[in-house]
Amino acid sequence: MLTQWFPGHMHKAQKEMRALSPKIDVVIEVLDARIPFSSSNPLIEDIISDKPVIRILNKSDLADESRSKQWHTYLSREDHHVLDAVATNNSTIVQLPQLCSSINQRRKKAGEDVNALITGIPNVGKSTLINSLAKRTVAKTGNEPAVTKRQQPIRIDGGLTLYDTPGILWPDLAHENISMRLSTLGCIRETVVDYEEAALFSACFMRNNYPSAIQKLLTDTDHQSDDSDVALIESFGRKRGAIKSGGHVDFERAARLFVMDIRDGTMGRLTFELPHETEHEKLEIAQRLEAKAEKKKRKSKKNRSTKKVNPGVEGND
Ligand SMILES: Nc1nc2c(ncn2[C@@H]2O[C@H](COP(=O)(O)OP(=O)(O)O)[C@@H](O)[C@H]2O)c(=O)[nH]1
Ligand SMILES: [Mg+2]
Repeated sequence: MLTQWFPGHMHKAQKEMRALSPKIDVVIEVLDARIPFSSSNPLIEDIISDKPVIRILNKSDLADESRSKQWHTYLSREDHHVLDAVATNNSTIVQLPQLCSSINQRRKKAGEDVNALITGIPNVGKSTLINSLAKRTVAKTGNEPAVTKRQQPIRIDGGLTLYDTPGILWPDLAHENISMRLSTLGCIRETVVDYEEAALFSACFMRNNYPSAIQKLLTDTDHQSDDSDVALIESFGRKRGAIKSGGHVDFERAARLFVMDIRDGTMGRLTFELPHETEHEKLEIAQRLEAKAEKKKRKSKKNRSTKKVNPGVEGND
């Protein structure tokens, strides 16, 4: 299971974003439309709480349309700005400069550019979005986290200047389901992704939510002895030729292929979370944090009382 391995990076991103903050009029938070909750980062709200935020549900071409509608409604509540987008396709984002200036009347009246910070965790499509808006390659893209290096602001037609996130805003792995979804969709460092765990998690999710996609995976000849997640990955592995010497399925390779097929949309359009489910996870996270804080408080109270009872404990024997 993944742990909270990112505090150093978080502090760095936090510091760099704070330094940039005074220049910024509007924040564009890019989310992966397949995991709008898991791909958001609570840090963003802490750092730039006073700015208007536009949320982009990117990679909407890979997401389940009916679930995207639910997310759009949920995220648009209280007049928040939400845009479904395919960053590789400029026509889905052409209205972005206009939207940015409409929520920044002060700059617009002064005839100045609106400054927007594009932010989001790795691999959600920030660089692709910047390139599409700029209509040229100004940011390096790649289907793995952390290819973005520090760069200059980019001027866009329509009175908009874009700033890319300085540093890397690693996601918050506050819940094991979040870690699994981020692993599956390639938003965390490749070296810490456990493909077998991610494939088993996704297989279970798909069997419960997208049974027809699972059905398509299985060949006619594949009579599974059981309908477990392990058997599903094995069956998929056989179909994809992930076989070791001796004719057994190479489970690790099968799991990796399974995850890759999900990432690039070969398994169909999938969305891994729904607003009401994530409300439940948010509650669990809050309860865990509360329990942790309580434990810490009890521990420090205990330490204080031990010191009081026996202040010279170190030199006693
Ligand atoms: N299918 C699809 N792929 C996208 C979209 N946006 C970005 N990508 C791909 O996702 C990968 C990561 O994009 P990138 O812009 O480097 O993400 P960043 O880490 O947030 O800057 C690249 O392979 C992009 O081509 C999209 O809307 N749809
Ligand atoms: Mg990038």
